Amino acid sequence: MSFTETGFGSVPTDSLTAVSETVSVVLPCLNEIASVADVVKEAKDALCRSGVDGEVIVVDNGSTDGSPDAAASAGARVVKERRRGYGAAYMGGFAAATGDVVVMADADGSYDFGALPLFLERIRAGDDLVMGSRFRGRIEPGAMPWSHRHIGSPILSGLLNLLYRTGIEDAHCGMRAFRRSKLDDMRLRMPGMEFASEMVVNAARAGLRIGEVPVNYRVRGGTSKLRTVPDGWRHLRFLMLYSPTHLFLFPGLFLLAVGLILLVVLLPGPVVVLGRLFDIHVMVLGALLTLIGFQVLAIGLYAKTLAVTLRLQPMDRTQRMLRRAFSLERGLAAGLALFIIGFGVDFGIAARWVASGFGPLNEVRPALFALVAMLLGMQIAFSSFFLFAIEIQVREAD
Ligand SMILES: Nc1nc2c(ncn2[C@@H]2O[C@H](COP(=O)(O)OP(=O)(O)O)[C@@H](O)[C@H]2O)c(=O)[nH]1
Ligand SMILES: [Mg+2]
Repeated sequence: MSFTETGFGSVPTDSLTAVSETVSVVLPCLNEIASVADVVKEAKDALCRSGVDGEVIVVDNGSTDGSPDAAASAGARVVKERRRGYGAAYMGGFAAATGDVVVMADADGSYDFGALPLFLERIRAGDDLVMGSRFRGRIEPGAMPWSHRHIGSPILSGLLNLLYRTGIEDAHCGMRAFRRSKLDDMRLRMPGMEFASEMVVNAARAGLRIGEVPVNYRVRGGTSKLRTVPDGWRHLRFLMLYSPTHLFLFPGLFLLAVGLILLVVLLPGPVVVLGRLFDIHVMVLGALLTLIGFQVLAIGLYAKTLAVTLRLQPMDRTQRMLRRAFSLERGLAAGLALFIIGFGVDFGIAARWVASGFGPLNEVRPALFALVAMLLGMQIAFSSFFLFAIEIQVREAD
């Protein structure tokens, strides 16, 4: 489809020749009859005023209020997406877009298209993705619920920046622009509202140049489709899922370290700290933490290795270190050694029991230590086989 077919014949030809890129405005729309037509018109006006050739795409996947017809009457190209959800709608819209630059915004009238020239300016200056920042613009009273402004957004943006170091101020702003040639680099897959986080995280991971421009945020028409708790959870879930280091490796290492310290310190006998007696029950806790810690750590190592194999993540420092340190034979040797130590300790206990003529036995500490050593040994050995199996794929993929 050529751009002149989409209803932009009125764009002055001198400005068309002055600016070479074409723009697709993509608007996901779910039951936005109160605003969608006005938003389409506002977007078209903004394109006209910016002197760029473009199209406005409205993506529908389940409206029941006649929004698609209203959008089409206002001059939008309506795209139907089979899969439900905000992210799915965008993915459908991006696939249909033909412009060099894609501009994203809500169909609810909340984003001020007066910011369009700022987005295009940043793209022309070399940014691959330009995020709107409502905090740098004006937020109309009542436009953003208090709980989103002061609880949800700071927590989710803070976590996103802590884990992925994007440095983006308003990571959930719905008005964005990107070069369509960079779409594949962002590997977008999330069907729901967490798509907004995915785009920022993946763009940062792919090393895209990300800019931010102020955008005004107005009170939306109609009702919000964002369900605070389930959608907040979808964002959180996504943020955790995409960072095996923070979800598995750090917690696993921490639990393992605390567990091992308790086990080893309490092995010889009870310990008094600050006047309190720490005895066998705390040692049982140490055993528990050690085993949980190792399992979580092992899952983290699988996840990281798999992420690299499937090319979801570039090879990072941890992965390189692991690769240098790990071999199947080393893993098996360590696992076997630990198992033998545990077995030896248990054998000693059994021998003493036999020697005492099967008398009373009180060797719970070493028995617990032996149990953990043998279990860990087995887990290390089998985990090494599994890790090796995944690692082979990484080597093949290189
Ligand atoms: N097609 C489609 N659009 C959606 C869906 N969920 C939300 N939207 C649209 O995505 C935009 C953002 O949703 P909105 O309710 O405004 O969320 P908020 O801006 O975070 O309050 C709006 O234009 C919605 O109509 C969906 O499942 N399908
Ligand atoms: Mg909105």
